[in-house]
Amino acid sequence: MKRILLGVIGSLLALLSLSKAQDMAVYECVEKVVMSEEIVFDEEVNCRHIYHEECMNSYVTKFKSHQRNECSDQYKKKCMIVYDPVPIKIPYQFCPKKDFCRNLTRLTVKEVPREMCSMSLGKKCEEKPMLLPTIEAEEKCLEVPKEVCAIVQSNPRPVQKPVIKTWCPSLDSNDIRDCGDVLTVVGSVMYQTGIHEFPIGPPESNRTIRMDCDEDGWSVIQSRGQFGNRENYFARPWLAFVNGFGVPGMEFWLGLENMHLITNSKNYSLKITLEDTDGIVDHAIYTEFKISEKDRYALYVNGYTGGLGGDSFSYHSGFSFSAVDRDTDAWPEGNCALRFRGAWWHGACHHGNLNSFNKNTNDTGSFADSIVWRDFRGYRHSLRSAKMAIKVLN
Ligand SMILES: [Ca+2]
Repeated sequence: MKRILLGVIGSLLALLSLSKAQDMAVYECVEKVVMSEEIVFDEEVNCRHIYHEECMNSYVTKFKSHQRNECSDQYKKKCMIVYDPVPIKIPYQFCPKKDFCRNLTRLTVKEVPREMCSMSLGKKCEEKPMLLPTIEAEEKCLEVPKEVCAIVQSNPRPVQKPVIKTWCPSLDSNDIRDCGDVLTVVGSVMYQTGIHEFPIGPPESNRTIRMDCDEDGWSVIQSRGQFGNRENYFARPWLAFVNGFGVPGMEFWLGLENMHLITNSKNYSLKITLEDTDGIVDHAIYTEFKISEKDRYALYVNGYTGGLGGDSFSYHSGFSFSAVDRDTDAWPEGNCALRFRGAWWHGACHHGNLNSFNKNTNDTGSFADSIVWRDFRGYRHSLRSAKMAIKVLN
């Protein structure tokens, strides 16, 4: 019984890992050659000599004068005179009668001097000068020359270089909702550019969208450029702008409903990149971008961080999306989308009109009714290309 149960669990695990492998197979690691823009410079090497001080310690022996007490043993002789009593006989004459005398002797004591000496041990000390050695540290410093070279860069210019990028998505396919999610770190930061398919909306809807992924994980939601389309390629009714149209990587509109779904799932920032007819490219980033409520698809944009000569977009924040067949703008006398030939979040009417006619000229001969951006090249310069891309704010 136990063996059967283990067998069943094993089969289930095998099935699970198989389905996981199939999920991931779509996103397995690939190596791609992509063109990467690098800035190269003319480089000149400038060298000069500088001096710096290097110090080290050496030790020298010095002698100091010192008084030392030196002692030696010394014997001392001490003498004194003592008197010893010595008996001596003293002769005398005893004469009891006249003319009769006898010689006699008489004993007496005489003191005889004698010298008595003794030796005693003592010390004799005296101070003697002497030299004591001492070791002293001595710092010696030298000026050491050194050559310092710097590379001076000038004449910066962009060049396109092919690089091999390895891209390995590690996310579950259900978590991959925009280009930022296919941004994967392998060694250094890698990304996969190009067109990708992403699920959108609730999983049960099985709906997907295709978006062009720019470098650094930007998802392109709108793009204009020179791809052989007619100049009024974007002149379409309201419903087309709701659902989206065009070809990712070429002229493309993701659709208001898709923009609404994506930008309400997370906090997105917006990057607007414009190129004029001389090929000069610039961009502006807005830290907050949301297509808010359904139906009217009002724009919320905020946090302009510079670029494109000024902020030509914040003016439109809060306005609904207007199209030629749906006037929700703030111009009572007419329809901005019709008048300026572009569906947009018109107020009364616009500071930029990226969905308008594609004329690709710096002198349109008409006012504000082509791909224009007030602060970048003004209202009469129909830009060569324009792009709106979004990315989750970090
Ligand atoms: Ca109006």
